[in-house]
Amino acid sequence: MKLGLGLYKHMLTPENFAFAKQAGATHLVAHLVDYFKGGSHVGPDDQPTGTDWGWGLAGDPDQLWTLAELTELRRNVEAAGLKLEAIENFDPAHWHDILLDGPKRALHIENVKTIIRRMGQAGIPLMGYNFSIAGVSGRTKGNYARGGAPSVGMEGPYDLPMPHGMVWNMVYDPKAPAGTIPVATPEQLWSRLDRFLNEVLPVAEEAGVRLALHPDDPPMPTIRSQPRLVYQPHLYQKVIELNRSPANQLEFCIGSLAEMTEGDIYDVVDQYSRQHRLGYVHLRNVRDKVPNYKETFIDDGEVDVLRVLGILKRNGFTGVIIPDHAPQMSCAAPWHAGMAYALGFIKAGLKSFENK
Ligand SMILES: [Mn+2]
Repeated sequence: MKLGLGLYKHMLTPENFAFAKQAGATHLVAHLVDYFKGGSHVGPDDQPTGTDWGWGLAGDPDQLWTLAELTELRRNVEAAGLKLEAIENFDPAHWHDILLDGPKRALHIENVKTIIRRMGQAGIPLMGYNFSIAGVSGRTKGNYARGGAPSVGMEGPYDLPMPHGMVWNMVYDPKAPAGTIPVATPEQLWSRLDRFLNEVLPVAEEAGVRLALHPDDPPMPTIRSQPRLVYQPHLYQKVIELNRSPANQLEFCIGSLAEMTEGDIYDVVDQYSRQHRLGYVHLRNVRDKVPNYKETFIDDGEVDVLRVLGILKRNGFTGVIIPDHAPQMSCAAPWHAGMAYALGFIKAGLKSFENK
């Protein structure tokens, strides 16, 4: 198993690459969508939560990530002595009508195929994604973690209908007409995922890229009145069985899985890691379940993270583990301190397997 760090788009700098290296990471996961553009956020580096209008504006619908910029990013990461393991999340501007089954769906499928082919050419092996209409929304911020550290959680359901021009908690069309989008049925959403996988996975296989699906965060049956796909652990199995392509993988988020109301987290980790379907792992800790869970420091929640690492090790997982989110620590660099703490903890867990 390998230690990695996830960096938001505006944090893809040589200084942060050096930070990751110094903390013992060997791999990076990069976000190329700028969640911090035009939104209201507590801090520039903390994970976004946003407002009823989401995190902010999506990217340019006519400008896909180019082969040159993907290659340059991979080279810059390697120049810092690290490997670029994955890109995390498509830009809503590039694929919103796949999620919404809208009029631009065919164009957006071509967009995704193009991005995956370019990733393969650029030597980036994994694409993490979240197939969700409402995306990561409905979370609150508070001094929930140990010592009053700011972290993220949920304080009840959030089913305010979504306005037109918005998907995946970002605005892709600021000029959209007033009103709210129709509510999809769970069957429609599963069918959209099925069609997407059937069309895109053959291209991913050919390109040498694997697609890794994140479970719903937060894992509620509905958010903003829209259905969710993977809001209980057993629904991940449905994703695997939908398409047996080896490129159909999971962005295995221990925190989101632990927030679900069903299942034992250790059985869940065992069930999926033994099927060798984990693209990469998001590791964090949490207290309580939806709709009232809170994110905690990695050693402080209800999950025995060291036991989770032991199960992954026993089942032969050899991929990358990143800390996912962490509470913000009281100092001049709250995000970095939180991440350094989580990285150190995971590093110690991995170290304990050596010579055993
Ligand atoms: Mn996650």
